[in-house]
Amino acid sequence: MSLTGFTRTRVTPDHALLTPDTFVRSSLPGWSQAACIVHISPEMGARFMMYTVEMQSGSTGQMSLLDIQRFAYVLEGEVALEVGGARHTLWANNYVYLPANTPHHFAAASGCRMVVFDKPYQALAGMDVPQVVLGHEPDTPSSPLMGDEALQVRLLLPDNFSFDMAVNTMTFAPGAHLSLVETHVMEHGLLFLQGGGVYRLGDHWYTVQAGDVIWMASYCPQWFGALGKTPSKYLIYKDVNRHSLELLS
Ligand code: UGY
Ligand code: MN
Repeated sequence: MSLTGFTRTRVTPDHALLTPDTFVRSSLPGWSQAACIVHISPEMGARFMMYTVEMQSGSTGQMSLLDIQRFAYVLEGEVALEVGGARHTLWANNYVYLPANTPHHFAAASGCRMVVFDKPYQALAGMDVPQVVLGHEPDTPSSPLMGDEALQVRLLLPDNFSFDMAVNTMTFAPGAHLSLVETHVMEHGLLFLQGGGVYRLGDHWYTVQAGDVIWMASYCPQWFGALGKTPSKYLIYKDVNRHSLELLS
């Protein structure tokens, strides 16, 4: 309960910091008996949706829209997934990429939390569409960002032109920071998984910590420095691999 009306949440035209004290639960088509916290959406100015789904025994989920691809990452608990005639069980740090127009069905037998990214798929002429990808984040190889061993990146999706979205984790050793104030055409949706520090977004510097969500619009200047004595880690979405002028045609 907020007795003071204070929150770290900020929403601006080119970025948003959304902290758990301000999360509001609602329903989304396709998700049954599940609470959805929509963090990032076109209403905000984004070209994708990012939301947390809180499931319990009896909760289910499927895709109710055409041409929308989905990436789901399990944060807590366990969920069953049926796709392509196969049944999988996903636990914490398991993730799945579901190409557009791929029928699938999530079902929870107990409590489960997932973060989901839904994005319209933009096909590329002459390029095969992506296949389903299943993975476990800790088993994905990591590599230093721009040679900095203190900042490790894991690419959760294949790095090729059939994909128009990327989802990565970035792990910062205490004191590590982005080497530049990045300013780029890609937009981001980010969930802080552990630790915290200071995030520069536009001309503002924010303290951030595990559980926080950030939206960065295209060209929003961005920088992060990790504080504390344990590593900081976030999950980060971006749109990739497409020519902007194709979007206008
Ligand atoms: O991939 C990225 O653009 C990433 N380095 N951005 C970020 O961490 N804000
Ligand atoms: Mn970036």
